[in-house]
Amino acid sequence: MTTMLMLQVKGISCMAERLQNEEDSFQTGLYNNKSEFLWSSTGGSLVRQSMQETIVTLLTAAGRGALAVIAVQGLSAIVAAERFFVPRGHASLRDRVDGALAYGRWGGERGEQLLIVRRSVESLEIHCHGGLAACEAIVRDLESIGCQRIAWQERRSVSIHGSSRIEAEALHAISKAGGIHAAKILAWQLSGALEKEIQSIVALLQDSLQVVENDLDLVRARLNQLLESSHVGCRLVTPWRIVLSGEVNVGKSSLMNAMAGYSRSIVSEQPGTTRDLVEMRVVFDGWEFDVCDTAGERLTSRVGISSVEKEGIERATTAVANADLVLRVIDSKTFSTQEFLQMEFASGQLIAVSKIDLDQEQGENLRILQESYPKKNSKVVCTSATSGAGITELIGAIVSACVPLPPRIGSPVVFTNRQLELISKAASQLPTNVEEAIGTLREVL
Ligand SMILES: Nc1nc2c(ncn2[C@@H]2O[C@H](COP(=O)(O)OP(=O)(O)OP(=O)(O)O)[C@@H](O)[C@H]2O)c(=O)[nH]1
Ligand SMILES: [Mg+2]
Repeated sequence: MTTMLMLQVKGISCMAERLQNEEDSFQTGLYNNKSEFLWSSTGGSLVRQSMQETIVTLLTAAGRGALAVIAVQGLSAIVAAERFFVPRGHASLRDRVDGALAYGRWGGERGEQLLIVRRSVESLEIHCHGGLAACEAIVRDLESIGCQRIAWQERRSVSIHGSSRIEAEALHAISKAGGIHAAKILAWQLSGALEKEIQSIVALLQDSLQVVENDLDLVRARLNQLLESSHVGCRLVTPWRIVLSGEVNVGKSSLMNAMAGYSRSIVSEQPGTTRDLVEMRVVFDGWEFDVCDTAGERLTSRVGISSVEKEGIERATTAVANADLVLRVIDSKTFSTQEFLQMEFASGQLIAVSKIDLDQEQGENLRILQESYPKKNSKVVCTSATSGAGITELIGAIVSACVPLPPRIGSPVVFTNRQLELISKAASQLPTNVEEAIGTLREVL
């Protein structure tokens, strides 16, 4: 059984924890109002001062690296490390300033030599030998006194003392972000862009509670803008899914390889070469995408079609149905202008005319036709996987189709489904239930 007490004495916070264990123990720690550690005292034989809230994470990759870094974070970070750390010289960790390095040994005078960086009163980094056994021993020591071991990916999702939910979500998302834009946008949210916007909307709503004549339209416009931002925000960790589709042998796999810059998918002159879905994760212009090559379309009722090819075509159909963007590939050599004119264009469809190196004239014809197609909100790009013509343009078209309006620098962006659901709920509670909307928005923070 754990009891935790927080006391406020003349601007000084006193945190005390009582643990029921084999031996009853009691320890207090004093922090000033800036959370700086002042003093700690043990009133029993076993100390577990809020250890469970102190997390230990191995930040470096497993392996025999020269150095490893272990982060210790939480109210008891210093108390925990001091149980094992014997500094060289007299100054203990708690007496050092933030940012100071402390050299010493772990586990006594004959223990492993290491370096501790005191980041703050709640955060330390232990720099030790990179071997797995050395790191494991340190992490286990800290676990043995109650600290919680958390994998580096999970560490991001834990709301560390004092940080908001959005901040914890941003840290978690940053550890998974693949492209530079995703990392930047999430860093803005980590710095408080979304949090400030929501706080400002809440303040506006609170004002509107007092002033009878209120301007809720402005609030709704700002909420709608946030909801809009989720189109990009919610894809920062789960990339857009682009599916290449088209008839057999039109050059889908070749285009996939040309965009990848390496031979990801098998190419051959044999129609029906690709059978299964072939996927790759790529970064185009700083944005991350999952691109999927599929089996070429042909009649599944055709005599002699194998069950494997049939299954491949069914998988392709499902992939197309679940795609964020379908890249329809048509062969300039075999696709007639007539067929092109009769083709059904889905709204926002992206069409790649392939192999223009083989038929310049037809490529040109389709290019001229293409000029009339933007009216249908679709885009046609002439390409050659062999010569590389149009590949950069094709990549640019994919990026523009998925991210037509990238967020402005430093702007608030909704980036998790939890945030999206709560903000949508708040928007639906307006204009009638202003107080409920305030409550819902506070839940986001
Ligand atoms: N000259 C030329 N040939 C190409 C080009 N793109 C593809 N090809 C050739 O067209 C044939 C089919 O290419 P693939 O990329 O395998 O076509 P696919 O659409 O993936 O075919 P399936 O997997 O069978 O549906 C191969 O012989 C390629 O070398 C191109 O841009 N120019
Ligand atoms: Mg193929």
